[in-house]
Amino acid sequence: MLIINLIGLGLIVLIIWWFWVYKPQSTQVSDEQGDNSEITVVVKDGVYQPARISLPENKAFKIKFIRKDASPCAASVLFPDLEISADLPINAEFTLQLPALKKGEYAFHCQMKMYSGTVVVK
Ligand SMILES: [Cu+2]
Repeated sequence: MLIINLIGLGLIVLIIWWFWVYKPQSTQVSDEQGDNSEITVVVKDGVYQPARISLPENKAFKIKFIRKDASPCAASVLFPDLEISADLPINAEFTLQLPALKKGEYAFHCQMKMYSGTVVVK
């Protein structure tokens, strides 16, 4: 009985950590990098690393996804606002070309939204 309670408590702590405490790493791409900057995003352990990408306005860029999670959950990435989606190969690089964007936040996520990230255009 005690063990079950401890497992339950552990799960609660994990859920709290996941949703409220954990802050994804962020990457900044500076203006000086010119057109077609490339950002590498690793798809692993339920998170995009980095999950928050900051970019300057009106600059086309590429995201190089490296998927290390074999689960089907990680297989696709969608940018609903941009109507872009792609299938990611396992343990390989996949480069996605994105258009120049206006200021705003553009979410991206896997099919089931377990993996999620944001492109922030400033
Ligand atoms: Cu998923």
